[in-house]
Amino acid sequence: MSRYLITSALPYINGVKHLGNLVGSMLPADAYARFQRARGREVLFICATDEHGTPAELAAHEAGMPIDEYCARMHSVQKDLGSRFGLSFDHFGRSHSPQNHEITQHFYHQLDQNGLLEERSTRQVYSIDDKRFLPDRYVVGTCPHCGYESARGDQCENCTRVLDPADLINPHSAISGSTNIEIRDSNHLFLKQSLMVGRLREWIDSRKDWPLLVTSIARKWLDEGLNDRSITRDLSWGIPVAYEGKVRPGFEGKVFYVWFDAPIEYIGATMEWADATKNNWKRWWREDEGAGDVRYVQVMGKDNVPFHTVGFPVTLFGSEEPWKVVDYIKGLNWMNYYGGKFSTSGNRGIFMDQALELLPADYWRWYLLANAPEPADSNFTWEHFQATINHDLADVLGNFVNRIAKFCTARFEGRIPDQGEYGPLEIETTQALEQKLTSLTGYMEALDFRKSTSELRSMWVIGNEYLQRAEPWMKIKTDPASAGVSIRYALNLALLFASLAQPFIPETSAKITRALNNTDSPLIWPRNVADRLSQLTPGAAITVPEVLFAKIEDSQVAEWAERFGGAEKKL
Ligand code: B3M
Ligand code: ZN
Repeated sequence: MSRYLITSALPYINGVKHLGNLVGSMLPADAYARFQRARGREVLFICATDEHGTPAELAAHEAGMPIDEYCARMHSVQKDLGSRFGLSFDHFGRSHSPQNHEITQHFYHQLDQNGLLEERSTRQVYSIDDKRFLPDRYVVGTCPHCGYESARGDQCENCTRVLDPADLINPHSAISGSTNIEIRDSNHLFLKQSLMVGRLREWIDSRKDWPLLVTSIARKWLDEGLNDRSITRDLSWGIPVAYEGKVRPGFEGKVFYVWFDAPIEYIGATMEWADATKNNWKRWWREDEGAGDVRYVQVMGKDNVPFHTVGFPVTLFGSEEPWKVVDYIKGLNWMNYYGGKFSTSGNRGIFMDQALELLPADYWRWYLLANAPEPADSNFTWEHFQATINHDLADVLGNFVNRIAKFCTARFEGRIPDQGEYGPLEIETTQALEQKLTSLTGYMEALDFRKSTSELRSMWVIGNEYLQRAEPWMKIKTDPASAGVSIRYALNLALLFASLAQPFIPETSAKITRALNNTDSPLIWPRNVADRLSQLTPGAAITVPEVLFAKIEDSQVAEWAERFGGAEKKL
């Protein structure tokens, strides 16, 4: 496979995302996209904001903005933050785009033609004062089971029982607090997923290489019996239930359910990209138009897995058209903040904009990928963050690069020493690194980011051990030629490290290669170590990069823990 379609779960539009969202999908997808590009593969890396649904409406309402303006604004905020984090999307689209309207309505039409949709009457809560239907979770009242007074209409947070809004005692609108609510009948379109259980099961069973986290979630849904699900809602913001400009009779004032159109936006965003760049999107999505040789990889948090293993495939299969379906799903667990959840609504933890106020993106990227929530949940603490950065980035990588560049400048006039040949110590070191490169490459192919970062760190450690054994600082006095060999070797190691670090810490990688006056190679993943260690031209000039990573001080940790809430704020 030489072409890779990579999608990250689409961040929801209702505000700046926190670091848990970032590490749960966008960042690992980015590291993988960067790696595959460096491997010489043709990559299309797609993401977008997920803009429909009631939470978007409410966020706009709270911000005092019309919903369309709010979404346009938050899209540009999220897009900007993504690029400041180095997320290398080929396109960052919007699920509200005209392209997504078109393709979502196309799928609706296909499913309808194929007899997979059925109109059913449902009972919905209507708020007379709000002049709107209320989704179940926006009806609150007292739980009939435990007496909790702020139970939501879909589930009681206190006793976890699943509820129906009609069960609540004293039900009222979560939007206005009004108790002036009633139950009204409303027609909705149901997608007959139950007809597809066999096909889905066969498909999941054929995915032998998928992570257990993903297949077990998918099987659980299938085993529990797949209910037909409503794909429309009584809302005004969203994609109209229409085809070729004509609203389905009786569906005026209704739109598709956000989880129906959001995954379709993977295709919609590819269409947006194709329109903007004069490319052909079908080459990536239609088996009959060349997508047969695409490997499609999706990255997402575990809560999104059901929608990608069941919901979206039902749409694609049900169309009876030759759409590309996902080849591999990377599902991640949660990263917690001091053992509790990062929370957008609770404003708990660190948000992407705040993180960049404190430190450059690479500090965060490294920490998050090195502690990616795989295979289990992981935990952010400021102390752990400090220890990781100070050790891995400042002491091990940063120090290695700065020390040799400085030494080369001081003792070799900033030119790569050109005398002498590599000896047994260099050969031994190279061999140790060859093995590590093989395993690192394998872990990256498998989207195993913890193991990848750990392998890369151990390569940096080997570089430091080499310097300790070679001792150029001592040898310069007695045997300058041999010191020069070590420095030439070590500078080449720095260049190798920059190439390998590129998917994880791209800005730093670029700083190193600029200092070494060799800016092309980092974009190419090494096939073997030996070739890379004679990459730099002897005699060529280098410069000393600015300090790559500053150590994080205890006083900063104390200040940040105070500002963002630390251990004492456990939820
Ligand atoms: N927007 C993720 C979330 O908000 C959701 C992902 C959609 S992927 C098509 O939890
Ligand atoms: Zn309860």
